[in-house]
Amino acid sequence: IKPAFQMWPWQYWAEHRPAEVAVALGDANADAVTWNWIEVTANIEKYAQRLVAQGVKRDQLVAVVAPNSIEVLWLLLAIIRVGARYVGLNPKLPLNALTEQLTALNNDYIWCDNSELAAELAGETLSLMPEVTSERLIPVMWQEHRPVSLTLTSGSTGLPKAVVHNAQSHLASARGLLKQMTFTADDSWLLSLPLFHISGLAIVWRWLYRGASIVVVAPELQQQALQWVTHASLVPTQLQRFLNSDYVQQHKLKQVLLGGATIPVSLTTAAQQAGIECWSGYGMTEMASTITAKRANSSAGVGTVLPHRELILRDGEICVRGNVLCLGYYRNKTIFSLLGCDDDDDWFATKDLGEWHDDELFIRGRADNMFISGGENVQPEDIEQVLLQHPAVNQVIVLPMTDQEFGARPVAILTTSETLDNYLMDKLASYMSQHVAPYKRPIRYITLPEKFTQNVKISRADLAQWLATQE
Ligand code: 4YB
Repeated sequence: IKPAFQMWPWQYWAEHRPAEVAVALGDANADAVTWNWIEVTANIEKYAQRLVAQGVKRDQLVAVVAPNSIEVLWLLLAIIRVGARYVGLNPKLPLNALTEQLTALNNDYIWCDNSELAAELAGETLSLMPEVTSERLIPVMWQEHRPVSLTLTSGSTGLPKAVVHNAQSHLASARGLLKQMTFTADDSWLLSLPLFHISGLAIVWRWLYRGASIVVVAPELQQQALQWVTHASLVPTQLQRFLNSDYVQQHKLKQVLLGGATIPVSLTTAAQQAGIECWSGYGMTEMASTITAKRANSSAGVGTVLPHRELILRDGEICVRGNVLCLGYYRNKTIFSLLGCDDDDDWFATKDLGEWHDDELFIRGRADNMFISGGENVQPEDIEQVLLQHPAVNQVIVLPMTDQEFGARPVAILTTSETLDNYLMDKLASYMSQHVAPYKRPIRYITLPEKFTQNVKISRADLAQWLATQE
């Protein structure tokens, strides 16, 4: 595909849309500080100078441990500008997990907005406000093929993998999605997901690709800020919370992109009734976010394959490739291919199970979540999808629990719209007995603790550990 830009994207927009608002920082009074494309370009240069003054060089790795903020956005762009690589880490992780991840990354620099945490994390810390005595020429040109970001993604076991992308694949991702969704230069996309997750980074690249505006707010203003934008990316629980809030009464949202987990049809239907057009997507870090998408409708599928991606099923497993595929996984300062040993096979096997129905893809779950109960194969996501159709169920994860007789049996851990008392548990049990075979009926219903719903997605591994302490 032809390159999207011949120069830094912000520089391109500074030439073509110089005075248009590019970045807006919203506050609690719904006032916004804004930067146009000329100012954005100048700001990135300023932050890049500060990085250079502290020794940051091309191909080095800068780790950022912070929640979303305008500083993190400037930093991300400045890191790219100096030819270095950005990696974001979840600041809410416990210290030992952060230390473990940083050790594996072997990063050159770290930036952390919390000085106490910064002091505990080993490594050379960066300041965003150093004295810059003499401005230097930064001899790095825009090159689409230069690696720009590492994105951590957790599998079911072990340390998260660091997925390396160049600008080309991020932009191909944006370009393909925006062939389907309408996002014009006059629209605004809320930075509604973290910049340490692919869903947050993808917002930045759609904004850069289109020359539109991006809206940044403090995490506690996220719900309110959905009133101020035309576009947002949300995981299903974020949309559910917005629909339950008063803010939904007044909004100007044109389109909301959903993804990251099973998207209940009841949720998109309710959003539609509140005047929000939803898009259901299926994506993953390795593919720079969305792979398939559609305008939400009455089917629970995730639509068709977007441009610049390819997808096939092999024995039910989803395999993908295309311009959006990452360069590989980063370990020991080296990028390793994520493909198997067969050189002729350039498909990436995702471990997601899928089915085609009428040219639409349906996600059945992850192969590695499957367990065996009394000789029957149980795919937890099958059970989750049935439970999600019950009006009282908002969110549910099904996990195996060890059982003397059956080896393992399903347990449902859930959030509900009414109290999960014996009465509701009986109702759920009788609902399940009408809808699924006996071996698929959860033997217990447990309320999902708040702490698991704070992240982009619920970690099944963390939840299983917690469940083991609940006997
Ligand atoms: C799904 C799934 C689905 C992923 N049904 N399982 O920009 C976007 O596309 C976006 C917008 C809003 C919210 C999230 C996104 C994302 O990027 C999500 C990408 C993501 O979750 N990446 S991940 O690497 O953290 O996890 C990927 C895995 O998540 C997949 O391999 C699937 O197992 C699961 N998943 N979308 C059911 N619609």
